[in-house]
Amino acid sequence: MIKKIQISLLCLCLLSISVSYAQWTGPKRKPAQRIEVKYGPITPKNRTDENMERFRNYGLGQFIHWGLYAIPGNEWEGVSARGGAAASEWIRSWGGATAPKDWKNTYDNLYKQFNPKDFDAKKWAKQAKDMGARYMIFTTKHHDGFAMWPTKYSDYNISKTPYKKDVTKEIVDAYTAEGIDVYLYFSVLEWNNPNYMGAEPKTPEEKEKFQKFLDYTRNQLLELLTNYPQTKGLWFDGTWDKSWIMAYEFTYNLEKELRTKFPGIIIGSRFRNDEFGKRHFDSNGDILGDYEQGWERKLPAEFEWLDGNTWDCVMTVPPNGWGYMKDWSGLYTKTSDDLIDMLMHCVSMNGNLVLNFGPDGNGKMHPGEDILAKEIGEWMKVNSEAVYDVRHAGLSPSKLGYFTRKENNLYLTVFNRPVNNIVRIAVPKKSTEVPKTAKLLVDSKELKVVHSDIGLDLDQSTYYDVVLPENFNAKKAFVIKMELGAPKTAAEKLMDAKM
Ligand code: H79
Repeated sequence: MIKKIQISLLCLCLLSISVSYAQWTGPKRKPAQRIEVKYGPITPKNRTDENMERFRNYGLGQFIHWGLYAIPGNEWEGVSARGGAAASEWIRSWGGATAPKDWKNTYDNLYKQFNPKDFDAKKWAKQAKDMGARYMIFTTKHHDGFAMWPTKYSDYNISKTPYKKDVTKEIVDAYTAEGIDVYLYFSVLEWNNPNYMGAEPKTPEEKEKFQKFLDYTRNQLLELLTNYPQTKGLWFDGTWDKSWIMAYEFTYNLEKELRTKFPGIIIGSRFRNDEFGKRHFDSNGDILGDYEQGWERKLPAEFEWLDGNTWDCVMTVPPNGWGYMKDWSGLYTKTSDDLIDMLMHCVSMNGNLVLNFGPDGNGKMHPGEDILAKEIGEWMKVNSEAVYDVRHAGLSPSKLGYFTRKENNLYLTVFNRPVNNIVRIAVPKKSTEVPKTAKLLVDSKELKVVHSDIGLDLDQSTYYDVVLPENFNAKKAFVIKMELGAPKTAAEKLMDAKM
């Protein structure tokens, strides 16, 4: 009997875990009845100002995880941390049999060695530009609490390293000069800050201590946005602990303050929660912040799941691991084909793909990342028209690839080429816009478009066939650009038939 209860309790537990994740892997649940929420959204769900439109148009972004964790690169003295730490940037929490002795202390002193002799922000920015990134997100402070800028509010910062210089400033300046918008990643949670606690502060002493941490967080955020006025927005992380969740009044006011002092700033949904502890989305299911930050290493299967929100997907090259990982062997690392597929998946659903890079302790990208940047860049040079400034096309998903749309242009990025070279596009029968002309972005040659009304009973669609030249060779996904126009009238079709 006791055993049975234990088992069912375990099941309940597992169930509640899966339920708490469910919002990212299915349609957004909305409460049957709206309730009063005092600390709900501050900005409207769909800001239409220039900054927000710019965000929606980026298509491709670059994430950079760079901090003290770049020095070990997921290993220490020849011993791998794989399996002992959650990810390379989590190496400070390395535990179990393989963890080095006194490891946390070793890690906390790594700043004394941070001296990236090959760091050249202009080189990074140039590489990102050549890859086709239109925005970038830089880790100003990860969970270890080490600030990559010379903050006045903690000694644990870049100015105390042998490198001394302000890495964040170099990055903000270099990327801005390349025309790439800069966003700052900021972890609220800190592993070794004596004023931080994960649990809800209860005693007066704890409350006083955590209030110091909150004030410090506010100071750092104001400092970052003041020091680097080119910053377009913030990408928050480490906001899941109870202490932060219970500080909803403080975080609400802080969001208001940031928006008042830095008009136009873009803040993600991971920053805060409502008074009922609902994160990302409040108790009514309304988004908190300007874009949904839930798509970390995951993709929505259906457009409807996004509920019309602006969003980005941040993606690693290895399965997990954002900071430098010296050894990629034995891991599946995503290919440029995988990543281009994910990019088109995102943009076809109105999202941006942000590809992560984890430079090493000397400031060099991983050689594998250099290759990916080059391959993606080469593809983007030909095909970026299908990526930039586009929107969801509103057509049923195609088995052949992804649709995107800009004005009266429809793009189909083909990943699965039909064996008969006929690319069939399904269009609702009632549609007032249908493909009229088609060409490949790679060579601009006109392709034949044939209306194939195959006449399936009860079918809501009619079909347009784009015929690919048999001698057309493609080693990667390719884009067909179609111009949309009015369908032929019945009279015109009759004329065609008589000719
Ligand atoms: O910086 C990279 C990662 O180090 C960081 N986000 C990316 C961009 C990251 N930190 N943690 N995680 C990702 C995953 C964290 C998962 C958990 Fe939890 C935190 C499991 C338990 C606490 C959040 C809250 C998810 C479940 C409950």
